[in-house]
Amino acid sequence: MTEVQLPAEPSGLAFDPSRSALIVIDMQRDFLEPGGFGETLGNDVSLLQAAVGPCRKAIAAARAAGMLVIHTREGHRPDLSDAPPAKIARGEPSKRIGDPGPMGRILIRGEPGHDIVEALYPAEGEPVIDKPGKGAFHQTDLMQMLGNARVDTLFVAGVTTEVCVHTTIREGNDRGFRCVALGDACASYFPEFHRVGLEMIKAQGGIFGWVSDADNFASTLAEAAKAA
Ligand code: C5J
Repeated sequence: MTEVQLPAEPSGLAFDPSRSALIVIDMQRDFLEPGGFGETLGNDVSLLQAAVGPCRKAIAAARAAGMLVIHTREGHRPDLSDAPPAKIARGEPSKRIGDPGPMGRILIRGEPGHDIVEALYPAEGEPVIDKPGKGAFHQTDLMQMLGNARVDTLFVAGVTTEVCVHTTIREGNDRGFRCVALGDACASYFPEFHRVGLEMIKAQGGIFGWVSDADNFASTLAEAAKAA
């Protein structure tokens, strides 16, 4: 397929949809719904709802374009053998990773809270990557998957902007991918961190990526389909 031009900051970006992937980071009940990991840390989880509509739009556009859509989930094995003790012990949460909560054990694979929110549920066949860390490349097979699909450009959506989205974009950039945050399809418990997190990506001529949004992503792909 030919390249299409995405409006983005700090500059527009030409990309080939057939060599691109949309990665939706950690849109899990544990982060977005009351009673999960995010709330145990003292956060107002309702703030993350802002990203759900734009994520839906971006996912629908990517699916319609035949683009690879990958979902991630942060979480740990039930025996916690992959959870660093420093991560479990950190801070003063109301419940720690592995403790029982209203959506099952906090941040544990297989528990209801670990699952992706219904509005953004993966379609049949879409890869779901379970990651123990903040970045989607750390201790996962994401790099292999992207290499097999000959992907060179990553569109990144999800939560939270300054933690798992940022870490994934930084990891992807260092591995040679062109990484684009879809800003309105990302969210944070801290609106200021969200704003500044996006600024950081695109500062200095795009020091580790680009920033665009779900509307521009969707309309660029729709125009490409019309022209094809
Ligand atoms: C956090 C994430 N914030 N998905 N995880 O612990 O950003």
